[in-house]
Amino acid sequence: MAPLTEEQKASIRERFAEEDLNHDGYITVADFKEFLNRKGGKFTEEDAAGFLEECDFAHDGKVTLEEVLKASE
Ligand SMILES: [Ca+2]
Repeated sequence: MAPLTEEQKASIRERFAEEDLNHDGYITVADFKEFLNRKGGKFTEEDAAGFLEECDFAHDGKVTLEEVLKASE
């Protein structure tokens, strides 16, 4: 697929920063579940894990910005 434009990368970076609630550079299941529920949802850890799995290329339960960028290409 086409490489991302700088604009697309910037917006992905912004979103990543929002989802990485404790700002440690990874989105974990705990971060993502909390992020989803802050928006008024009622998501379980399993739900959050399911979403994250799509981006978690290393299968270590942590999603990095690089993985999100890769998943978005
Ligand atoms: Ca985090």
